[in-house]
Amino acid sequence: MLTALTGAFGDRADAVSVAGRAASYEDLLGAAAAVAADLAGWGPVPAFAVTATASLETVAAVVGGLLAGVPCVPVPPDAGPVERDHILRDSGARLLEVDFARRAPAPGLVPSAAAAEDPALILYTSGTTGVPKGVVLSRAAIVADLDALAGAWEWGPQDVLVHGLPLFHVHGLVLGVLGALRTGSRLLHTGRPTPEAYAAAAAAGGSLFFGVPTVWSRIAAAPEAATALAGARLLVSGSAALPTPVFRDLERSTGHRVVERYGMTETLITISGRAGGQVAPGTVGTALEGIATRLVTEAGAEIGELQVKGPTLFSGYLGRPDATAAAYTEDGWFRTGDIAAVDGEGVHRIVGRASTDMIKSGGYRIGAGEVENALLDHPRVREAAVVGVPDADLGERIVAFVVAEAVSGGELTDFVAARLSVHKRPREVRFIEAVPRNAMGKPQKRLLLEGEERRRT
Ligand code: MCA
Ligand code: AMP
Repeated sequence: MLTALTGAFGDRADAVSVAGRAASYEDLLGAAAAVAADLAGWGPVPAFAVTATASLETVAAVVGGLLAGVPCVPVPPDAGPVERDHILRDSGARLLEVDFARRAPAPGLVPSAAAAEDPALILYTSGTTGVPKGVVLSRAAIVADLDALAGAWEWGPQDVLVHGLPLFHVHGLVLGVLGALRTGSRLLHTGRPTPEAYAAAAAAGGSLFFGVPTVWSRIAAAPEAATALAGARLLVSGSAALPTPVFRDLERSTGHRVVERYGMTETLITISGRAGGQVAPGTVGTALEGIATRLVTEAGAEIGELQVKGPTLFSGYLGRPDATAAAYTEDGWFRTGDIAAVDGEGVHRIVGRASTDMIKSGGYRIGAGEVENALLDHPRVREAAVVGVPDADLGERIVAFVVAEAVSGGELTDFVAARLSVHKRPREVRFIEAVPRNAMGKPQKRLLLEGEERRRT
């Protein structure tokens, strides 16, 4: 997975730079070897955790875990105590402090006795209800995905990869860090994914740019920054649907047709447009090499649930065989929960999600249930129903409908932001008399969403 660290593509002082600090592959390997030595000193542990700030320390931790053969659990740095405690308790991971200045002699890159099927990363991600689950990703799944993407995007050592995404999810960490180390492209992580930072990275030679749709729409709205990306080789969007107007605006200002790709934490990236291929707005391309997809449609319908199979799939939810089994069909296909259409050429279009309880805001996946539970922990909240409402900047924004007295919306927003990650906070809180429910007592969120629809029109 770490081909670049073998010296196969040479080395340079700024081979990996994160939030303004640069390191050579040799420095990174030395710091990672120190991490691996620490982990070896701990004796057997199920996993280790790192507070995954956008930093060289996080990169060294993840590489060190791979060298030692101990799975890494990246914890969102802004996770409040409820989310953080859950992740640490559920994974059994011990927290590791990294000092990037500490170097150990690298033992060479035939590390640990880890096998391809052993876990490399455990990423926590929200379901529709309850607490986040640990998604176990094997070394083999990650390598299969990175190699398929390298093929699709003609991604290699000639590239300079640019992004400013968080280092605790697949997009920023697997594609954005391990992808650079696999393909040998230099990594320029901008700290934050702002239009100005992407423009500056383009001026510094960036060739391959990753962003979530919110990042691309902010760049499209900043024409000077967008123009600076004209010299890039490839712009890639993912984690949520890229709105067609943003695609068109970027085509006008950068001359590029942004390539979209689709995936999930559980499956890694499975579908993508190709470098040099036909790219149509609103489509996410064709299945990657080694991946099979199918739609399960009602008789006569052209859209249906997207199901996938292939070597990039996760090993299961940590300690949750029931949930893992439920994620698959009887004949072994993974149910994505996304609704899609496929044309005669195999080009996929994602048209929505089966559940209103899975929200995508700023490219982050947020389970309504987790936010509802956080709200219900507030002593003044009696009922809570959380939905995602269309938002020009975030794709969807979290709106909480609550039954509560003597508390303000701002207080409830802060309450959630302090307990969970900041991006899981409701952007709006609406006070209602009662949550509409059906005869079974199940919240009728469609009614709340229809109310939202009427407010906007
Ligand atoms: C505001 N803030 C608050 C509060 N209100 N903090 C605490 N309590 C409050 N009540 C402040 C925070 O301190 C923080 O400040 C800032 O708000 C965060 O702003 P926010 O509105 O949350 O976000 P943003 O800065 O506007 O960020 C937009 C973004 C971000 C950069 C696009 O959403 C993002 O990084 N998204 C990427 C998500 C991602 O990587 N998803 C990939 C999933 P301060 O700024 O000072 O810290 S992997 C995946 O989906 C797959 C596999 C795939 O297909 O890729
Ligand atoms: P996560 O586990 O955070 O990776 O979220 C996965 C979900 O993100 C998928 O199930 C989709 O709903 C959504 N998603 C990812 N990429 C795209 C895309 N290009 N277009 C539309 N939705 C996407």
